Order: sequence, then C-alpha cells, then structure tokens
Amino acid sequence: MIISSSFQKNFLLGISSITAIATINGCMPKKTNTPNVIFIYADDLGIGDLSCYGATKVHTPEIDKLATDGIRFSNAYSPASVSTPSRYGLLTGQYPWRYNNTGIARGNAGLIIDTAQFTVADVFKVAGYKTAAIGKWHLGLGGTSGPDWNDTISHNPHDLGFDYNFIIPATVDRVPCVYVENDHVYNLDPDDSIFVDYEKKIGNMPTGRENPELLKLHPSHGHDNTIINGISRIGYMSGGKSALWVDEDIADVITEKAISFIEDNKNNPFFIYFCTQDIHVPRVPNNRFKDLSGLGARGDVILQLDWTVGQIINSLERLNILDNTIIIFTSDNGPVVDDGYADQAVELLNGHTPSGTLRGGKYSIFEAGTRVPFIVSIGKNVSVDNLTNANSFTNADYAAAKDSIQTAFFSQIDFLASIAAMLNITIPEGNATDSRNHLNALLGDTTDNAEFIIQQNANRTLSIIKDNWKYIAPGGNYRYNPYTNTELGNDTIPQLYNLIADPSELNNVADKYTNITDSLSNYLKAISSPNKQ
Ligand code: NG6
Ligand code: CA
Repeated sequence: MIISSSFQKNFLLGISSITAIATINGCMPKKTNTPNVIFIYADDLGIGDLSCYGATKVHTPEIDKLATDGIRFSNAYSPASVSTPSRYGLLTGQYPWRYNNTGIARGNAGLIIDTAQFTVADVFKVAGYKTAAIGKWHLGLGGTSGPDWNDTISHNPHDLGFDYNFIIPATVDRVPCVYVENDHVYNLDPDDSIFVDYEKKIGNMPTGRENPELLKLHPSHGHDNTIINGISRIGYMSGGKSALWVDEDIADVITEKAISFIEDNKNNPFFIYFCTQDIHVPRVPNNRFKDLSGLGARGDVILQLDWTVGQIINSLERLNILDNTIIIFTSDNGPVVDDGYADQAVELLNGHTPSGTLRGGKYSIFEAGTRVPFIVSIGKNVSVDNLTNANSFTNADYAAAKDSIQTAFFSQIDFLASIAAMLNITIPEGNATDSRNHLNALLGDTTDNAEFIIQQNANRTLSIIKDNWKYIAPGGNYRYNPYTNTELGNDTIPQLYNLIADPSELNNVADKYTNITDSLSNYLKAISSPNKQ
C-alpha cells in the first residue's frame, strides 16, 4: 500500500498534537532525564526500625509508602558504623579509612573534606541542578583550626558544590547547639558572641556535671558538659543565646527549610542532601509525638522521622513534581539503644529489635553496624530507560520490581559514580576513586551486584564482603563499646562468615576455609594498600 506523503505528514502531525494535548492535560507527561533527587539520610536508624523492614512494635506508614512505591534493599551498606566516616564516604566516593581525620568529629572541627574534591553535590551541580545540604552535617566547618562562629564561616558546604545549606554543624549532642545557614550562624545576635571549647569549661553556662538539678534529660554516660535547653551536651559553649536551637522543634525547622528549597526550585532540577537529626540522641520529640509510640523517646522520634518523610512527599505531590523525583531513604549507620542519655529507650523497648536478626549495631563491624535500611522510589515520569543508558533496565522492569526487595549488594560509597553515570557526568581524574557505577542496582536491577563491599567500624577495623562471604580483618583493642555495650566485632584473629548460611555471624569459619580467608585478606590488603590509590 502506498501512503501519500501528505497523509503521512498529517497523520504524524495528528499524533504529535494529540501528544501535546495529552501532555498539557497531564495524561501522558514527558519523561525526564534530569529527575530531582532527594537523599534522606537518617541518623542511627537500624534495619529493624521500620515496619516495611518487619518491625511490628513501631509503625512507619509514610516510609512504608515510599517502599511500596519503590524498592527496598536487603543488602545495602553505609561505609562505616558511625556518622562522620559514613558521610565522608557517601559524599566523596573515597573510603574514609584512607584518611586520618575522618573519626567522629567534634563540633568545632575544621572541614574534613578537601574543598578541591569532587563531591556528590558537584555531580549534580555540573549537571545543572540546584543543590542543598539541609540538617545534620558532621563533617567539620572552617579551616584547620575550625570555624569562627561569629563571622563568615569559611570552608562550608558551598565549597563542596552545595548552592544552599542549612545545617546542624555536628550532632545534636555536641555544642554549639546552633544552625548554620550558608556561611553564618543562623539568628546570631552580634553582641552575644559564641565561644566553644571541647577541653575545658568556657563562660558561665551551667554544666550537667555541676548542676544536674537543672536537667530535664539526664546523661547515662558522657554528655555532662554545657546545658542547652535542659539537656547537657558534649563540649562547652557560651553565648549565642538567640541562636540556640530548641530540640523539640528541629524536625519542624529542617523540614520547613527543605520544603522551601523544593518550592523555590520546583521548575528546575534539584538535589537535596537532607539529613535528619532523628533518631540520634538526645531523642527529644516534638509534643505531637511525645509518648505516641509506646516505646519511649526512641520510638517517638522514629514516628517523628516518619512524619518528616511524609511532609517531603506531600510537598512534592502538592507541587506536582513527585513524579519527576527520585527519593532515596537510608541511614548513616546502624542502631543503638542507650547512646548516652537516660531516655528509657532500653526499658521501653518492649520486644522491638532495632538490629532485626543481625549482630552488632552502631560502632560495630558486624552486619547491624552498616547494613542499613535503603529505599529507592522513582517517580513515574523519570525515564529509567534513558538513565541506565544501555537500556538494560527499563521503566517496565522498574514497574515490575516495585514494592519488592532488592537483593543486590550496594554500598553508599558507590552512589557518587552511579549518579554521575545517570547524569552522564565525567568524574575528574583522581576523584571518587573508590566509587563504582552501580546505577542499575540503584534503580532496581537485582543482577547488578557490587563486586565487593568494604566497611569500617568506629575503630577502623575493616571488613570485606564478596560472593556472600564476609571477612573481618584482625584489629581493634576492644570487643565491646564500654558505654553502649555493643559488640564491636574486633578480634585478634581473622573472622570469616558465610552471610547466606549464617546471616547473624555466629560461626567464625576462618580456620575451616583458610583459602577463602587468605584470598579475601589479600584482596582487602590490595585495595587498602596506599599504592593502589
Ligand atoms: C560517641 C558518643 C555518642 C554519639 C557518637 C557519635 C559518648 C560517650 N558517646 O562518642 O553519644 O554522639 O559519639 O554518633 O560521648 S554519630 O552517629 O554521630 O557517629
Ligand atoms: Ca549516626
């Protein structure tokens, strides 16, 4: 049959005008290759802390909804079992244990990431995105001697590719208890300068050690320095009265900042590195959540975290951009119950198991230290087909995978290279050298397994997982964290576990399978050798 060219043209025009009308009506929207990305980093949340991961004593409907619309990983890892090194690894794509300054940072530490490094934020920035860091930072600020809290704060997230930042400098249990917006302390009265010291008391503010009668929340270990908002912290500070945060309002404040950034950028692609203070100690829920969980403060702040996620999703929905957005939800390290405040978390656990069936927790090299909840939800207008480049994993595949468990091994260290691949950005030579592209795993392809996963604990003991075997290198002086009683996984002898047969790491089979032990030990040595980088 011969079709006249005019018929063909009209036919094609007809199709395109139908498409145009459908797009206007929102029936057949255009797929996007530049989705918004919101990376939600919870603090100290365990793999057993969410109902979508099997928790029955606490309910997290908003996060569960994200999981129903997305995929939840059973084998996703943070680079470390404490905050600073995990965040360092995530943002730089470099293993934190290669550097000396990546231990848990004090509140007055200088910026730990070299400003010349190419970061996750830089990937998005080069791709034309607007970028923001909101919430817990814990990577230091200022030059090597730390920030000047009363002036312009140099070496801030702006130097690492973030257009906007509104951050808690360290953790909520460390002074100074103030927010930093871009390069200044937020709401600081210039006549009330802030001074911070981690060695000795500074100024006249009472401390938990001297004036425990002033406390509304008592420490169980440590945390007995300057009292702010009735809670004694780590470190001493004075001044900055008008700038002090109110713990009960932090979730509201950072959520509001994230939502305004979303509103301001609804017409262009954006990336938000959104780090909640929940569920780190001190756990101080807003009144709306107080005593709501029945599990005490730790359960209440899980509900607050769930609310926060719901607020972000609702705002995207309201602005009609949820469908163009990828939301990733995860944690910087595993769970801890008593982490230094007498908040009755232990007494009120009520059978809840923050580590699920895994061994260890925060601080540990055992699985619960770093195997964290990890949920990826991809809006339906995001062009999965195009983003994976080779079309190996498509929108149809993602649609089929939705609401299922992603069993592929994935490390947060690989996020940088994966999103660089997604946005076709070349990583400058010598940067993010530990990050590998596993975009397909991130988008739901169960066959895209990380070749190996390396983690560290709070003592920098290293482990490597490869082909379902986990090898833990000998090292670390202590078997238990003396404060939290968590098993750290340190030992003087090599450890080898089969994660399929023995997911709770109860039987060390290093002596039985010496060939596997030796080969993983050599493999880890080769990667960790400084000459390799
Ligand atoms: C520990 C603190 C703990 C917590 C942790 C950092 C004491 C006794 N313990 O040193 O409370 O702040 O550091 O947690 O001070 S993280 O999640 O930010 O890594
Ligand atoms: Ca943490």
